[in-house]
Amino acid sequence: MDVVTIGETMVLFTPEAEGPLRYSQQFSKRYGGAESNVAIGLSRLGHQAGWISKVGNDEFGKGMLSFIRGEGVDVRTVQLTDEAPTGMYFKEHKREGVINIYYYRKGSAASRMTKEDLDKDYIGQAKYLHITGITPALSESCRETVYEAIKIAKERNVKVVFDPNLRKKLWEEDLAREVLLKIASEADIILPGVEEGQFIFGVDEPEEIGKRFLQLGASIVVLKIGAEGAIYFTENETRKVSGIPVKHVVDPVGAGDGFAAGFLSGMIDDLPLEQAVKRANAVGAHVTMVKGDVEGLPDRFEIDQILSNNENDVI
Ligand code: KDG
Repeated sequence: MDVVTIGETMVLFTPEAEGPLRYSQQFSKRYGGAESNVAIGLSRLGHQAGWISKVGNDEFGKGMLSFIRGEGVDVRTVQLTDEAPTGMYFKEHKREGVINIYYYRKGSAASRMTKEDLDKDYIGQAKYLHITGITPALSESCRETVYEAIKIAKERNVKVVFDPNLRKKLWEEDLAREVLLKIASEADIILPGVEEGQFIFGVDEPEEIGKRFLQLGASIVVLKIGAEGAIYFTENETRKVSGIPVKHVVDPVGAGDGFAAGFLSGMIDDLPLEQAVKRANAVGAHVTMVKGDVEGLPDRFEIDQILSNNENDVI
């Protein structure tokens, strides 16, 4: 297994037309969850990814399991439970460029994950454990589960990759700051966005944010700076890697997960850091071109095509 990740995936309802959700009549049903988005992204790029979760023993839970399994992700440890339903969320395309998210996930099946659910050998066989700041926001038991998974990874020399993925709707700010900082301090690789750095450290400058994360002990920090691309920081090097220009952004949700999948794909393929970040930028950009959190994740052929373009070619 290349990467194992842990988190909640929700059934996602997207209105067919733009406008306030309250007037929407028709919806399409999709699935979205940061961690399974990353796993699907990796699988499309030819890697082996496993997703740990708990889903409701209901139609949505079963549907999402077949969908994620169908994308080639290993779901053998995912539990179906009668305890609580599968979470859901709605994505409002209010007007061009304005997207809002409404969660219906409190007390969901995934929020009932416990550290006892973890299979040490399953995590231990992976090269990377991917964690986001969403899972520890779901409940106290999810928080414990994440801490335990990190402990297992460290015992077994599995590298911990952390995307802070701050979701302010899910938890109280002080707790969020404390927990994100704690997990970042345990991570080998951190993939934050600028706003997350501002939130955690209270500083604005990208250079400063990158350095602060690095000081926590990670060996690589890759700071996402939106359409401009990303800056990576290591002990010896700081370098900006330009983003891939996109003609028309349809739906940016999931771009960060695409970025994580692209970056991890580059690491698994032993690419030099700059190339791995380039792949990350390309996957992230590709995701934004279609509706849905995972629909735009590219396969190998698509990503190779983009990466063979000239520097400023618009996709
Ligand atoms: O990064 C995209 C995710 O935010 C989306 O797929 C849904 O996991 C999700 C969440 O918690 O917001």
